[in-house]
Amino acid sequence: MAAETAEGPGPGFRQEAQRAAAALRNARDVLVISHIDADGISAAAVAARTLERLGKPFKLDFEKKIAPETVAMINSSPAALVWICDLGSAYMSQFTRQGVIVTDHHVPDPAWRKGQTALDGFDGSYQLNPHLWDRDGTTEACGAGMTYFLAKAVDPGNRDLAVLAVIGAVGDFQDSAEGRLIGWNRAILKDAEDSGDVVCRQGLRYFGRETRPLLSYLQYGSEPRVEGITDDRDGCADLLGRFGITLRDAAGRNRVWNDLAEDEKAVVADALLGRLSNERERRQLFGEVYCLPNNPPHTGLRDAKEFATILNSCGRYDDAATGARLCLGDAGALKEAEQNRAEHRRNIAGALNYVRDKHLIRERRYIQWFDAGDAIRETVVGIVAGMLLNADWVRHDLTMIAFAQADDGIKVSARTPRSLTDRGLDLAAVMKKCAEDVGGLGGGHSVAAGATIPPGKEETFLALAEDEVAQQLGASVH
Ligand SMILES: [Mn+2]
Repeated sequence: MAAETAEGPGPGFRQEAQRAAAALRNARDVLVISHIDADGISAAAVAARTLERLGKPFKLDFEKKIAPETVAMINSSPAALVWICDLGSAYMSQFTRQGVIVTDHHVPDPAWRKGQTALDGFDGSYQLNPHLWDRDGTTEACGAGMTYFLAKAVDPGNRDLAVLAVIGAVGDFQDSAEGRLIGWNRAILKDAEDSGDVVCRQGLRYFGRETRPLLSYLQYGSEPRVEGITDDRDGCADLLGRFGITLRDAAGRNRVWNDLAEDEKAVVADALLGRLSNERERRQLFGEVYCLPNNPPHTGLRDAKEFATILNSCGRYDDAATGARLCLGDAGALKEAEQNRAEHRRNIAGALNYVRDKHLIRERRYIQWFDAGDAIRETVVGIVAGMLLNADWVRHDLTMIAFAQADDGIKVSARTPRSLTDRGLDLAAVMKKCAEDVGGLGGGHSVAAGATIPPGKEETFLALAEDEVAQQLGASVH
């Protein structure tokens, strides 16, 4: 195998980062605006610590997205500089003020000319985004990563913040497709390893390596599904029993995956891999995992994926600030964050029961759907839709579409079983097209996508979505 390279951004990017770093050093005060998800919260923590170390007064503000009011607020902010993390690139040309730094990885605003600031430095706006350097913003670098590169340009001593960018990248699923971090994320991972904050290992990539009891760890590892293991508690117990692996330690405490000895892990992993023939699924199941050895074992802070999940649950319950405190090492924040996490689990369980007990699911020929109204938070309705596709009382062969009320319209979340994406279905395209046809906006990934549409357009949207799904599936059948 070829030697591992960890190639970071080249000279052009580093030059732009140095310009932005100079602007930060010269600013009187800074307003930081960041996204509410795990990547955004990690990014905010990187920015906050960087400014703290520079001795700059700053204020931190979290947003779900950039709405027109957000643009107005940014343009009129009295702060000398506004630093926008994990958001902002798509709105670059709308920022009319002096002094904006964007460290983002979403697709940039085409109206904003690449190299604009480099050439016309007078307007004092800076954008660090992997797309501008022909890098893939969904796999090669995340918002926290771009924020980290700026932090490192400010002071190489900020290398100890790389671990936060690893959490952000994993939180944004940048490691999912390959089962490992790639591209610029690799350079960030190396910094985090060199700082002693991350240990990268090969292993089973299911969720909950530090906190889930063994049976649950195997049983609920939803992606990829393994026959006789996923959703099959007896099957999991049989497998572990066959290898003489005990579920509890000598003190009677539930063992978690990371409590297992290396040879125990290896036999279980081999058994699971033996039941998968698809190469992509094998990569998803077995690949790199990122351990955070400086955090206490058996907590959600010990593993990058679990850490990111805690941050996401903070964001979903309007408590991103607690997540940022957690990132910055405030141990007291863990309790509050775990309350968010517990509330999250209760909400999800409650929402699943609600959909079942109220018989909300309606089937059409090519899709099934439900309208949660205001009974399920728009920030969790997508998760609920995805979990329903695994429930034994719901059809597993139809795309699920869910509606929920949001501040700015009707939030649509769609999830589809792999069997349909394997047949050519691309939900992102379905959501985008149908939402635009009813005056909304949509997009996402092939298996999980979403949209926001105007109230009252649900029926029209469903009819369009059904046609589009049928057409996509039909087109690949003929
Ligand atoms: Mn992000």
